[in-house]
Amino acid sequence: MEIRESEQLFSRAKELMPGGVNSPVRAFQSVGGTPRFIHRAKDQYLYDEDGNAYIDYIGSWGPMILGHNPDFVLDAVWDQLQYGLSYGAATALEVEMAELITEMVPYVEMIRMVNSGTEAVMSAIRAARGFTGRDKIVKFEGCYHGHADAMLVKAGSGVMTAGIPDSSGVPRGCTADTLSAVYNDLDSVQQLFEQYPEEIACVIVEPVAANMGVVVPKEGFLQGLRQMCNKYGALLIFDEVITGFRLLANGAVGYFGITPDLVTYGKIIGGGMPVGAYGGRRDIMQLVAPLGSVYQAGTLSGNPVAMRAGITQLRYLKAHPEVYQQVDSLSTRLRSGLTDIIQQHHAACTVNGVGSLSCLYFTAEPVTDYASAKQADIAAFRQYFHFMLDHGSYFGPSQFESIFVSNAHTMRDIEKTLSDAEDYFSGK
Ligand code: KE4
Repeated sequence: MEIRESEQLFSRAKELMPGGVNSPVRAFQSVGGTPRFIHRAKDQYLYDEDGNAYIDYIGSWGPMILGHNPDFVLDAVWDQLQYGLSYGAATALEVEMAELITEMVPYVEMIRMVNSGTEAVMSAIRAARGFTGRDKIVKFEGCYHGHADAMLVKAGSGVMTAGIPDSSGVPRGCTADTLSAVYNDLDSVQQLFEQYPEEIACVIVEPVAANMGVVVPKEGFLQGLRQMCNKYGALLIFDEVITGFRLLANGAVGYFGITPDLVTYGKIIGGGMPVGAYGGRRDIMQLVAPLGSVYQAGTLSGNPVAMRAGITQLRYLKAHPEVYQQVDSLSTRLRSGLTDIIQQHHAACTVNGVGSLSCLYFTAEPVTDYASAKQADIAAFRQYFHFMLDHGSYFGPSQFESIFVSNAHTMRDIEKTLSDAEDYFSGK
């Protein structure tokens, strides 16, 4: 596969941007080799600067549930551009977005738009601390909630990929109140509540942990968190930046039937544009400025072009629930096909997943938390990743990311990917 353009761009990029990228996981650090510099994308395909085409299983890390550049989203963005790019003033589009999200997820009574998942989480944590008057927060090892200081404790995604347990440059004071628990282990949470019965403002959790690969909550885990938060007067925050509007139109709340106090969104709600949001109970959100004392602001929050893209994508998802059956059935086929292949070849691998989120781990042991995810053989993943990339399937360049499927993918794409995986594991 000819990748000269990407190679030349990468050498220029590395002189000017840390690692040559604007987000670490894109740098291919844990898999080695040259990141593909993407020229364009359409539907389920990415096309790099050398003209190579790939079936895209990254989907911009989640936003592209309808595939790249659906015509109706593109048309809406083109149309919106004629009215201006940004005003720094209230718009009807923000009202429409807020009405749409609160219709689709009824327990969200009030919402605030921001520009990224990191901002959404940072702000939701601040609202929880402001509402409860408590400082401590509980997160789970291997979960990733963006790069705000307080969240960079045993985080997943790029932090886990880089093998740095925590980030440097974060003063001890910023993480002193961040308590870590073990995903799928309610006892580890109970211990923290018993140690700090009146100090924990919130428990924040990815309802499906999609930043240490894909770890599905065990039966009763989310319910147990809900009950513990009720008992100790802490708030439950679902970080649905990935699962929101992906597991179902009403996300993990609809899928698992557990209602948090606050929720964070990103990715899908922007339709590919930079958008995040946090919201939930009105009595909590009313504390947010300018109504209340919890300050949070943003120059480009509720940007009209981003709102138009996000509204258009969400409206389509609301009107076409069949999208969820489609992405789920494609992903189920991918997972069952991979499972058959690794069993047939006695490969030391495990397949996890739910809905349209999947992960092929290079460990034979079950993966239920950070510790078991970390057992994966990164060198083995690296070999597989490059074989599949060279054969036209572009997975996330890290063992600890999800495989994302869109409704632009076809069963033919899945079968092609499985055929290449079969060739890989049979040593062709
Ligand atoms: P952003 O600030 O990157 O928009 O969102 C942070 C975030 C918050 N919460 C969850 C559950 C997330 O998955 C993320 C970001 N996801 C990663 C992908 N695993 C972003 C990819 C990247 O860092 O480049």
